[in-house]
Amino acid sequence: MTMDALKRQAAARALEYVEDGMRLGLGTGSTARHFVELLGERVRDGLKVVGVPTSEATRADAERCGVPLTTLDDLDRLDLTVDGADEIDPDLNLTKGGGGALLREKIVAAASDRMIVIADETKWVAGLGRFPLPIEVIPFGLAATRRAITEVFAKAGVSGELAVRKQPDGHAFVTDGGHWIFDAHLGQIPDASYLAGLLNPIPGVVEHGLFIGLARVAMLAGAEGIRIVE
Ligand code: ABF
Repeated sequence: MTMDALKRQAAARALEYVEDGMRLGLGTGSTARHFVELLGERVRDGLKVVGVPTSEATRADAERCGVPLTTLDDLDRLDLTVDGADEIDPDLNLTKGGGGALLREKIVAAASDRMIVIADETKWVAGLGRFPLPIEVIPFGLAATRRAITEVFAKAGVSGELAVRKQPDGHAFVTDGGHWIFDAHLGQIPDASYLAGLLNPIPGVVEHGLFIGLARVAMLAGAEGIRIVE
């Protein structure tokens, strides 16, 4: 089975948790796109839901698939968010943001009663850090922000290159919010929760890709089928 087929299987399994009338957070990335497409099929069959997209790319996908959309300004809470991840650890802490949508993804996940992560088994790790940690930053004062991040890295017992994410044309990648991203090549993070707490208050850091305590369920698709971790 191809990787893409595995991702679609995980997405299909998450769809089983969707009920009529639900307010849904719609994730970003290739796995989440499968979920949006499958959800669109159910909507065409009469399912009534509304979705809040976590990126402009997902907004376009949802519109193409006929999934009705709304915003967090029009809803108090979401019932369920289904999103992908770059890494998932045994406590269901995540690294996200490889697709550049971490800020909206975290806002939407935090506004949801439940978050289901869908992925193929390659995303499962014993500890976070192998995937470069995305840190969304304000371009103004970048050198000062870089220094502050490097200082908290030392405090958290991690070190590694902080690279501004680039587009193929060599210009800085710009997020949907108009910010830049540092990708931090750390290798391993001994205490992801501690590091997250140190990064949050740095002026210039808008958000980071450590999702601590947000996911409640992971659906991991592998050759043996779907493994559900709760
Ligand atoms: C989003 O998409 C991200 O937070 C994560 O970076 C990425 C995962 O993408 P894919 O499903 O394509 O592996 O969920």
